[in-house]
Amino acid sequence: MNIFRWLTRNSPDRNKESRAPVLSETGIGESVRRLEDDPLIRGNGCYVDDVPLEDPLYITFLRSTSAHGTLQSMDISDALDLPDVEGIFCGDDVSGLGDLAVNKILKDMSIPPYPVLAHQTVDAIGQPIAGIAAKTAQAGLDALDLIAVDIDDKPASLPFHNHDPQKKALQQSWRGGDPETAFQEASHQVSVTVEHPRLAPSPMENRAIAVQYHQEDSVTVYLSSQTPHRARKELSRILQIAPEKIQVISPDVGGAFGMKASLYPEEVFTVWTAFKLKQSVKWTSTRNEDLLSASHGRGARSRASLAFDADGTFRGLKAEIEAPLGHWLPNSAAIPAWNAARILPGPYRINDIEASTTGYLSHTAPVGIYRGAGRPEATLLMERLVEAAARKLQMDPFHIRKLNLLTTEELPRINMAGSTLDSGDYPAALERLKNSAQYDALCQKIIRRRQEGDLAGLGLSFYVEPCGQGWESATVTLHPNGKVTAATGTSSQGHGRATAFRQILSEVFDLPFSEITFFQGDTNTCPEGIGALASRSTAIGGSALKQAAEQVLAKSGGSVTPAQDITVTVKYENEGEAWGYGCYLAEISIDAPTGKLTVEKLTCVDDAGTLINPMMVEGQIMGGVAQGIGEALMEQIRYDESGQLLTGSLMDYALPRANDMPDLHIEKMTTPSPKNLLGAKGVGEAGTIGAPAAILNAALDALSPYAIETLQMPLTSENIWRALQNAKGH
Ligand code: SMO
Repeated sequence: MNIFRWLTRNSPDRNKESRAPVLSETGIGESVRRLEDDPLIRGNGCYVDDVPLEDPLYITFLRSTSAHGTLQSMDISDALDLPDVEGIFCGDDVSGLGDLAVNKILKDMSIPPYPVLAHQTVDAIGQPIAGIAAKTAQAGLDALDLIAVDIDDKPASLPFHNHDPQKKALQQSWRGGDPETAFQEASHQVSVTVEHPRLAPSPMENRAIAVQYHQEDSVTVYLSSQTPHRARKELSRILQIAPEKIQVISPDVGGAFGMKASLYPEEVFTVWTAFKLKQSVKWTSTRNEDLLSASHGRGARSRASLAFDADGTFRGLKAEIEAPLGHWLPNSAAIPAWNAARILPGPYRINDIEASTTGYLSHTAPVGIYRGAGRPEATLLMERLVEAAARKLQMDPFHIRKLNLLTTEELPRINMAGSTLDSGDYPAALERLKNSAQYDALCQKIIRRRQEGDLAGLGLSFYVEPCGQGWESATVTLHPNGKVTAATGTSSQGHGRATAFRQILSEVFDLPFSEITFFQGDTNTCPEGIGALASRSTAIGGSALKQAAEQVLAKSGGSVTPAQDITVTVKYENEGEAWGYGCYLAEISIDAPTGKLTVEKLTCVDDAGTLINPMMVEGQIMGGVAQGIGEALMEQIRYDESGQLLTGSLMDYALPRANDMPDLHIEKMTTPSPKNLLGAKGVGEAGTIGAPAAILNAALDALSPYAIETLQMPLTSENIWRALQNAKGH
């Protein structure tokens, strides 16, 4: 499919044509099949690399093979002589460009320069040093071989290895109550250290950008992005070109997971080249380039202590989070460090608390948000502590949680960082999980299995998921023929926005989908917006759409066939964050001779407030669980001591596959959020938050006969086998 069909494929006719069977119920709460899927599963999608440009130039990057060093010299003359090479640019050519805006969510932040191409120094393996524009992609690769670069290597500063204290880029501390006294008075305490593997978000579609250059010196930028409006704003600011000259369109996006929320140096360079050479250009990243230079997630190391009484009542919490950063900061680089701390103590009743978060720059790829973005870190830390406390007191894991979970009467509650947990029934979710997993019978089963010599275990986790602050906008028009045209400022990264948002419109106007035309992901046809991130687009973007639709209906006096077009644009701001939450129980077993861990069953209870489309909510939970299992069991970006990337391909970086998925039982609860018009809460990140903590707790439970108290993810066969050998040796 070409882009013109993508732009029009939301037309009523096409919907009819692509949708079978026709469903009579299309409003809020219906499991409507995704309109998006028919073209996507038939290979008729239009991703950025499919966008047809007229005679584009292909961009190829020469990348640093050194993690840190001084750029001594570069000779591009032989490469420039190649017939199909139109231009080669280096750091000098782009050193005058502006910097990327970084969200300064933390109190103390110092932002390093944003390098479009390395200039004087290189600061990470894979950093672009030169950009080649050639008539064919092959010519660009040929040119790479002819460029001679001389880099004077220097030692690399790596996360947790040889931190350079000069490179502290962010820091903040919080305090609530009197933690010192709480720790003195409490009869018990436990401490844990948890480490998150550094992860590559790995959407199926790598980064991609295609820039159509227009005669009047403007561009249409097709960008695989979850934030098209932000991309336009940043391109305009960095390139110092008026925003009117830049249209950004995000067509079909093949996943993003936080990795496509900020603008990359490669993308800025590609648009700069289009203006410089007055020609259309494109760049499509390879998997290797994405692993090298797209943003990574997680990688934090946290230490915490929990003080508690002999009856299991939690008294105080002290936590320190250290978050790794790369050599430049994407827009949301501080968000994981912020969330990892400000969410504490999660769903639990602890008043006396102190927490700090720190981030250091290092000579590695940038680190940014990845599905969950600090929520898995906060959850894993709390759940490891809670489990350790239960073990110390020999208390049942459900019981100790129930004792300390906030009750409905205690919500809303403002936590130590000033965040407000809005609503929910945490104890009810826990009870529901206990019943639906048939916990008592399961415990008996585990005891039997252990008697038979199996290493089997159960692990519990309870998570909360704050899902986004601020505003989104929407434009809705009702036409005299009874049809509706709507546009959202948020966008889709492949998660069914066009279906869910039509459901909201269908509900308000009582119209079938065939009467609704919907636009997203285009800065020209859609109002300003933030984007598809932080599990926020349904709660906030959906509320904006509902508000605009209701205002249109009010203006027409309730008629869906007004005398003339009625259009309303709203900028909707929610009244605070909606917090999804849930609890997961994992049943696992370990093969003692090899250390291989199998997740046999995962039971999930999630409350995402009002569900627009329950089937898509389940899909989000499944996808999140898959990525959570990836983190728990196998994924890890690794650098050697010189800063060389050891996991530069999917042969070295292990992603979960279908047969790694456990028997998954998903139950849903609904407590509508009072903070937005729909009552919706985020669920996009739920599985990545809940699954790792449940699996790690289950692994430690299975290994409890060996008195193994600490294990770090990923729980590969090797890591577990080594832990078993150590334990047996003692
Ligand atoms: S990690 Mo997300 O796309 O805010």
